[in-house]
Amino acid sequence: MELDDLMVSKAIIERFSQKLLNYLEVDVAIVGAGPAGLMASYALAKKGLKVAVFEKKLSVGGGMWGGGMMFNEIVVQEEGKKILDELGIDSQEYKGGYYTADSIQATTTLASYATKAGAKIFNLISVEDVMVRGERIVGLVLNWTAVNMAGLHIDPLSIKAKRLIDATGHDAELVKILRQKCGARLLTETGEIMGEKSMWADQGEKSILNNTKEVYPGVFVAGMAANAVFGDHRMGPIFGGMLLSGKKVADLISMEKL
Ligand code: 48H
Repeated sequence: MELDDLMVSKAIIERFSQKLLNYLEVDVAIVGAGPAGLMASYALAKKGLKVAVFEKKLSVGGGMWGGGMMFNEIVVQEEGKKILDELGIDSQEYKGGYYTADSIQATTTLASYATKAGAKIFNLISVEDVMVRGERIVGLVLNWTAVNMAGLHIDPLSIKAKRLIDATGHDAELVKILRQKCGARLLTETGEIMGEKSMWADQGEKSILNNTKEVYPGVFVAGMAANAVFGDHRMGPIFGGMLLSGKKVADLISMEKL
């Protein structure tokens, strides 16, 4: 068969356009494809929900590729290891209760499970705004990351979602937009973003599941964003909490009637 260059272009343009059109209205939109966002997308898609993940970078995986200070190994505790086992990610016990895994295998396997379960990941797209109607966020406003990087004056597009998850890590970007542009009072002690506290692995990991919850009607926080919003410690390169947080937010949302 002689390959037709135009056919290749047509295939890509038609298939991508169809994919985006199919995901303009979803059950759950997740902002950020780090470990928490990927885990949440996998668990939600597995339960049959229609899930779109928007990731501003070219690659998914957030901070998990780099392990700790570019030493590409991650550490998880006993609870986190159960998730690695469920996904078939190889891990080795280091010392009682501490397990390590290759961060590349962990990231690629998680991304593979999420996409094979049916979650659609849209990379290179930044969430730059939200749509609020009454007391609820009904959707996200999207633009190509390259447009923002180039400082081009190009208007965005939007999508609708019944539930949203801020899985943007330390910066809690979705919740920040909610505060800054909508003056939303959050379900935190102060009603505002409380801010991440300094490194303390034990406290950070212990608090993350408690902080993984709804922060505004229909909007949930997961992963590092949860501790940043609810004012708890960072935990360094231990990733069990991120995976467990992704799983928990999926459980919370799937218990609701969407
Ligand atoms: C689209 C966006 C936007 C946006 C950001 O940082 P992440 O890996 O987040 P988590 O919570 O899954 O994992 C945190 C972990 O990596 C970490 O940093 C830890 C454990 N730190 C502890 C410590 O002490 O330092 O992923 C977030 C993703 C990234 O890929 C961003 O590019 C993406 O979100 N993102 N995507 N639109 N506006 N903002």
